[in-house]
Amino acid sequence: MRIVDARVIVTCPGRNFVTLKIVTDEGVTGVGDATLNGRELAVAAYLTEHVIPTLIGRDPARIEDTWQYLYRGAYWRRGPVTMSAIAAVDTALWDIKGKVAGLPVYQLLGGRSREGVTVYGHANGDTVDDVLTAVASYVDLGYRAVRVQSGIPGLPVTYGVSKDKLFYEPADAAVPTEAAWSTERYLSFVPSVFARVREEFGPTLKLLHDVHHRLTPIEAARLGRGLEPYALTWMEDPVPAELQEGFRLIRQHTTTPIAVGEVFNSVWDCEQLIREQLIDYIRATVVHAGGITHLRRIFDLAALHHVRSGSHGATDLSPVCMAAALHLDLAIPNFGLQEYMRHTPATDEVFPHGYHFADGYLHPSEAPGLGVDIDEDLAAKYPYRPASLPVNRLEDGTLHNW
Ligand code: EZ4
Ligand code: CO
Repeated sequence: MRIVDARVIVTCPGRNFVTLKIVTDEGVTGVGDATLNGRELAVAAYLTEHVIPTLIGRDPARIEDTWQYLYRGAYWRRGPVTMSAIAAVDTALWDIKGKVAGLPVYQLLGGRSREGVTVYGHANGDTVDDVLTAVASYVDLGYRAVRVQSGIPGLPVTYGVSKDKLFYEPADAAVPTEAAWSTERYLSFVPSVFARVREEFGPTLKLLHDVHHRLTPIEAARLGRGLEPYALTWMEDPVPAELQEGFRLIRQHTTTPIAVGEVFNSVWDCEQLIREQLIDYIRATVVHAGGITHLRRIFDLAALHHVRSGSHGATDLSPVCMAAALHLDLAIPNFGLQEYMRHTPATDEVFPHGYHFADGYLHPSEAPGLGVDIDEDLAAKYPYRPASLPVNRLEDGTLHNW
């Protein structure tokens, strides 16, 4: 079997998605997600200009060799654009391999290690009462885990707190919007939100909170301590993670578990974090971390060091990425949690898929391959619209972490 065609499909059914479709001489096709929020066309050009010409004529069965060829062959290793492009190829090749074998991809990865993939939803609101209502609606839907984000008194907007309930779109304008941040207001308020949520929902609901890289290590240590009475499942992205050793400081001060990695693209972004057991959950994803092949490698390293998976699954990761993530989540021994923000009906229509939610779990499709496709005619009806993630400033105007 040979690859005879590959094309990049950019579509915007409510938000932008970049998808690679690989076609073989025997008519079998595979899809891979290549969406990089706010930088979509960079990955599309990387694929079209630099990757696709090298794919034509290759044997699609050689997944590992193709991965190494694209990683080593580029000379310029790593980085989100490169690794998202490699991820798209890798994901599409796993899809093809599954279809050729007549098996869902999780069977090729070693088979099922659990009955379903536990997912968490996003409960958020401007006030604590709104937050409690949002948590209740997720509990009613059957969720076993909920991420809780609240507006902060004195701050007009807070990243991660949206007006939509099941969908949430932080990339809101072609040129980034700007928001103000106050660490003092944030740190003094957040523990009180979790006190109310625990009081209302009891001890067994898994609760999570995303700090969105807004703190320094010692500030994060204080927040972790303040949240200890509420037994969070994780505190996410407490600090930017370029300095991996920075997490030691947080670790020394708190037993609140730590999750990080949604912006990571390689095992080298987290090897110290994992090796020194500085984190509890690694949140790297199929689309941004080199595909199923490389993410599996990260999760295997994590398994040696008591670190579990907790993959990013916001709406900017397409249903193709979600499908791939679920096959991996089902198969690995050290799965922790999977983020699941629902896509809009328009997105679901463009990407017909067989995975489904039931009783707090997602279940991958049993169809051969990934069990997801893209309707190219429908995709063509939604042209690309530039959209960027917002920028964050302290109250005095200083550019801050996001
Ligand atoms: O900010 O997906 O945990 N989820 C998140 C997301 C991310 C966006 C970035 O593209 O933090 O909302
Ligand atoms: Co996050």
